[in-house]
Amino acid sequence: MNTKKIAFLTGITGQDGSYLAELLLDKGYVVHATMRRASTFNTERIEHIMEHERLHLHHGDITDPTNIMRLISEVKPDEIYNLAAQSHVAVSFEVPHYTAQVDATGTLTILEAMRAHCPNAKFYQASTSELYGGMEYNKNGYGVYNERSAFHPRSPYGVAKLYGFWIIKNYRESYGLFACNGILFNHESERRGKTFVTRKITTNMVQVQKGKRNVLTIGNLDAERDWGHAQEYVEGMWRMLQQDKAQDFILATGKTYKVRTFIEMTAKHLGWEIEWKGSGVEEKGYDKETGKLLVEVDPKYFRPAEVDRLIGDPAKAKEMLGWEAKIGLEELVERMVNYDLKHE
Ligand code: NAP
Ligand code: G4F
Repeated sequence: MNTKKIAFLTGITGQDGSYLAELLLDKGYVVHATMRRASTFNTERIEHIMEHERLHLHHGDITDPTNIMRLISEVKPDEIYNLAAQSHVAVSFEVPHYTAQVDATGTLTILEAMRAHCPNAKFYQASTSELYGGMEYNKNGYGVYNERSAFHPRSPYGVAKLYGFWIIKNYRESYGLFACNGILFNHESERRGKTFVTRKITTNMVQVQKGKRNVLTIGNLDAERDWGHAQEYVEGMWRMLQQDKAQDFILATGKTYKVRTFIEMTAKHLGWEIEWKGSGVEEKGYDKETGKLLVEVDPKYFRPAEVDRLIGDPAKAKEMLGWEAKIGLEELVERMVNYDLKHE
C-alpha cells in the first residue's frame, strides 16, 4: 500500500511511538515526528528507522505552542497522532503541574494548531484506562469497563488525561474536527520503559538470575491490569483514523491479572517457582527449590491513591475496527523475558 499520506506524530521516542512509526512507514506514509532535545541519546527505540527516507524528525515539545503551531503549519498533515505524555502514573504525583501541562494543555495546543492549519486532518489522542480508576463495582465485584462507563481518575496523570479526553470530544462537537480518543488499557513490550511494572519485573528478575542484582523490590503485588502487547495496539490506533466518523474506542484484551501473577510467570520462564511467605509489606517471594529470596515489598512504590483493578471490554473495537488482541499474557511475558535475557 502506498498512500503518500502525511502523518504527524508526537512521542516517537516512546514505546508506542516507535511501533507506530514503523507501522506508518510500512504503509507508505511520510512521517514527521517530534523528539525532545536531551543531554543523552533518547533515540534507542528508533535507531533502526532513523535514516528512513520518509521519516523526518523535528525537535519539538508539546508544552511549546509556538513550536507545535509552526511544525503543523509547515507539515500540514493528513493524520495526527498525539502520543507524547508524561506517562508515568506514580511520577505524576511528584510532578502534577508539569503532567497537566503536557498531558492536558499539550493536547489542546495540538488541537488548536490543527484547527488553524489542517482542519480536515484526523487526530488520534492517546487516552487511557486510567480515566476509569478501577473503582466501579457491580453485583459480581469489579466492573468491566466499556466506552459508556463512568470516569473516576485516581492520579494527577489520570486527571490530566481526562482533560485531554474531553477537549478532544469538545473540539469534535464544537468545530466538527475528526478527533478521537483511543482509550487504551495497559500495553507492554520488549520496548516498555524499565520503570513500568512489567518491564521492571522482567529486567530485574533477569538481573537477579545473572547475579547483577540481589532481589526484585516491588510495590502493590495485588494490583490487577489488562495487559496486551503494544505492537498490536498501534494497529488499532491507525484503524481508528481510517473510519468515516470520529469515535472513541477501547483497546484491551478483556482479561486481567495481578502483578504477583506477572512475577510468577516471569519466574517460571527463568526456571524458578515462587513461594510467597508473609503478608503486607512483610511479604516476600522465594524460589521454592533453593529458598533463595527473589522478591520483596517496599512501600515507597505504593501510590497515594491506587487503581486496584482494570479490565476493558474491547467489543466495540472488534465489531467496528476488526481489531482484537491476539498476544496473551503468557506470550507477552515470554517475549519480554527472552529479550531481557539477551540484553540485560
Ligand atoms: P512512553 O514510552 O513514556 O513515551 C512517551 C513519549 O512522549 C516519549 O517519546 C517522550 O519523549 C514523549 N514526551 C514526553 N513529554 C513530552 C513533551 N513535553 N513534548 C513532547 N514529547 C514528550 O509512553 P508509551 O507507553 O509509549 O505511551 C504512549 C502514549 O499512550 C502516552 O500518551 C501514554 O500516556 C498513553 N498510554 C499508554 C498506555 C500504555 O500502557 N503504554 C496505555 C494508555 C495510554 P522522551 O523519550 O524524550 O521522554
Ligand atoms: O506499570 P505501571 O506503572 O502502570 P500504570 O500505573 O497502570 O500506568 C500505565 O498504564 C496506563 C493505562 O492503564 C497508562 F495510561 C500509563 O501511561 C502507564 O502506561 O503500574 C501498574 C500497577 C500499579 O497498580 C502499580 O501500583 O503495578 C503496580 N506496581 C507495583 N509495584 C508498580 C510497582 N508499578 C511500578 N511502576 N513500579 C513498581 O515497583
